[in-house]
Amino acid sequence: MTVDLQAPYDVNNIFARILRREIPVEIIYEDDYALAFPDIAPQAPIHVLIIPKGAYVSSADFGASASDAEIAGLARAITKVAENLGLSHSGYRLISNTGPDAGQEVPHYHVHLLAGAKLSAKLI
Ligand code: D5M
Repeated sequence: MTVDLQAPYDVNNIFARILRREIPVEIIYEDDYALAFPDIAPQAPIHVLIIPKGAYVSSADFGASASDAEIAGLARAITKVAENLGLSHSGYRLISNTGPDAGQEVPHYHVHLLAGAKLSAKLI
């Protein structure tokens, strides 16, 4: 099921539960603003999800409601994850599915980081 962008934040969505440590994940990176862990269904040799610690349904919700510190914190966390994974030269792709037309499935804002090979299916 895809995410209804108008729905209130579901405190029991899977990423909220990961943030509460109710579901174990391999933590790749964590700071005050963000958590990063491997995607359970990798679409590239490296496929990491980076999520804000705040309760935001989507990138739209995050952009509208997060503080400047949270927004900067997530951006810096993404860069740190890429650096820590040794991707500063080879590069990576960031994707954030937002709502039904983009096929967003988990109703907690997340950024996919894909890397580790020449990535196919470049849409834009
Ligand atoms: O992507 C949601 C992504 O979340 C999808 O690629 C699978 C991933 N997922 C779902 N559950 C887990 C757990 N438990 N660990 C790691 N990754 C998970 P979307 O952009 O919403 O389609």
